[in-house]
Amino acid sequence: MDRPNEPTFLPKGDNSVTVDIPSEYFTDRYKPLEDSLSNRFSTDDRVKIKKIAIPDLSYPLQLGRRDNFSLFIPSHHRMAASLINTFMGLRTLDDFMSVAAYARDRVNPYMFMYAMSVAILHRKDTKNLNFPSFHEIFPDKYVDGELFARAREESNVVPENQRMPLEIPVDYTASDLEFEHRIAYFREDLGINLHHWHWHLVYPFDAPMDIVNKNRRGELFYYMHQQVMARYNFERFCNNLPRTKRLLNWNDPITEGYFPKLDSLVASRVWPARVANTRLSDVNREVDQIKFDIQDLERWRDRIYSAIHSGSIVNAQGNSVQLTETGGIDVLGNIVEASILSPNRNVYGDLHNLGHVAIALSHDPDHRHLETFGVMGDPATAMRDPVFYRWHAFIDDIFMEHKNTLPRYTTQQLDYPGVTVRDVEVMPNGGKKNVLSTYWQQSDVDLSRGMDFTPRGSVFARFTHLQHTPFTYKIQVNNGSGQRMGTCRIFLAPRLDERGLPFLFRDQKNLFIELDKFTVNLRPGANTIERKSTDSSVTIPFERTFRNLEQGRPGNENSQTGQDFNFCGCGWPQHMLIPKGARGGFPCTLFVMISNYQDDKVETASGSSCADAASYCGIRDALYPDKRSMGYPFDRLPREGADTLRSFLTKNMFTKDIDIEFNNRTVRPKTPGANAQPTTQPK
Ligand code: CUO
Repeated sequence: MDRPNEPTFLPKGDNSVTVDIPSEYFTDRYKPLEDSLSNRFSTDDRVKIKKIAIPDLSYPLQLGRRDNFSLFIPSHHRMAASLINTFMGLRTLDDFMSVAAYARDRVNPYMFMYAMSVAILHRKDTKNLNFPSFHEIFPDKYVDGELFARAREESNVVPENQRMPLEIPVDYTASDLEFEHRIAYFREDLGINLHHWHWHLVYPFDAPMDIVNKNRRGELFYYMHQQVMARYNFERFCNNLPRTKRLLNWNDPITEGYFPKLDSLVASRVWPARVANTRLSDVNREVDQIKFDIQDLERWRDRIYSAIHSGSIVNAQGNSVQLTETGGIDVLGNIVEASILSPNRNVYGDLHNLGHVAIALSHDPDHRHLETFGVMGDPATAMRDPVFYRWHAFIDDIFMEHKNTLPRYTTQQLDYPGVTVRDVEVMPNGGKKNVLSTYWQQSDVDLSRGMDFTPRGSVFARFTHLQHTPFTYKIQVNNGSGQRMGTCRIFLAPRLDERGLPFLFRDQKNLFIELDKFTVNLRPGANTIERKSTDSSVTIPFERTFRNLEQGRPGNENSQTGQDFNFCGCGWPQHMLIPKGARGGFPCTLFVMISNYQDDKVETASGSSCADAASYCGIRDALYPDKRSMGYPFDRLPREGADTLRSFLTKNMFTKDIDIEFNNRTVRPKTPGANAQPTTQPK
């Protein structure tokens, strides 16, 4: 998967292997040179590719090798789905390798890597295979484009052991004249963008049915993106910005502009920018086989809202199907996204995906300038753009509209009789009680796997990202009955709204970000529960975001098992678990609840892997591990009379005022590539 533009037969690097491909697999350009190329590049370590009859790839080959690939454009995702289908259908691992080697030199590299990744994740014989993280193969989707010229210079001139990390300035996409730039560190965070890419890799909306049809995937589409919005709004408050405004009037100019400054190494183009006040237009681009009007989006939106208000949808057979209390959100998620599980695409269309496309093509909707799509067209880059959040605030509002029609949780559905949470505190390692501490950290990422036709050896890019001191929750619980189990749910929200005034609970509940969820055993009487922030059920470990595949190899002290590198790439990055806070302390409310495990538990396949970021990503090959509606207990309107958080609380819940204190200092790696997870408060 390294160096996506280089031909397959080229050896990878220092410890490289030569891929011996059958001569029929050479592309036309290289066929006449076959003998000299094989000798020039071969190494002793060889992987032999078996020659087989190649299945028909003419459909995925319709996308040009140098074109950009968008998962949201229907013709593109259909081609990708067909390629995935081909990969999944190959009987043996040898056959899979063979077709992959053939396709790699011909198919569009982005589409190839996407389809390969989905196939490797889901084929039984490759599930535990290591593959490099997407930012290593396509660093151009994550790194300031300006860096690559410097990286080439560094790798051509400087010997590997003397190369310096190339620092990416914090303010490379905009200046402080743009208010939205205050939270660029969130939007452009490597780990957040990787999480989003991985989420969509694990939950594709168009692929063979057995891959798409995962337990509660429509509901998880809603919940994961709802949490992204809550986290973004929380982060906005920390930076004196108000909540995101929904993108509602699609004929009005879009206030926010965005200039990504990413260069595509594959398409050899810069990613197009969107100037402030761009308007959406009807899209008609023959090149992408795509044609739809803004009015189509409006019709789909209106039909979805009217389905929500009537409490039922119409399926493809014309029958009315109820949006049930627990299952309705899952159906709605698939309709809105839309995935191939949508029960009626003729009526409800493809609202969310084509919204991404309309925005991504707003600078050239009819292809008159021969431009490709902007960052909103790709899940690997979409979260960089401020308009992503305006679009998803609208999408989230649709789901909220449905949630608001549901019966409100009764006290009985919230309480766990006999269980009383008496206190909670957070203790940062080496810090002050109930004050979380954040600061900047720099980490290095190796670009060399993604840099084609350059000398081998590592070239590091140095990122600046938010970090927090790890901490421990200490929860005091009284259990007035015998031994039993509970689910501990921990959330955090800003204490005051953007005006500095107390919230109405119905607004504040939407800003609660999930920090953790885990099962607890309660003894009769007093219990003290301790839990580390690094064990969070929403995050993947720091090392998994800023990893280097070599470090993951067995024998290395940072070794992880192969499974960590694929499905397990999904998960909110640990370094972004806690919002930035503010200097002098940002006031927050920590919420803890212990619910009755009997009402939460799900029969999960034992030994399921990749369970450590289950809250936003689910568990591989298993049911979603919590039977409650995702977002419980904040997903529905509060019961009559519960106007404030305090009045919402039952005995098994507890809240604590805590602060997040931001320190404006930067911790750097000691040597290039030596990224370190913090263990205590840095001095
Ligand atoms: Cu994840 Cu709009 O769905 O990007």
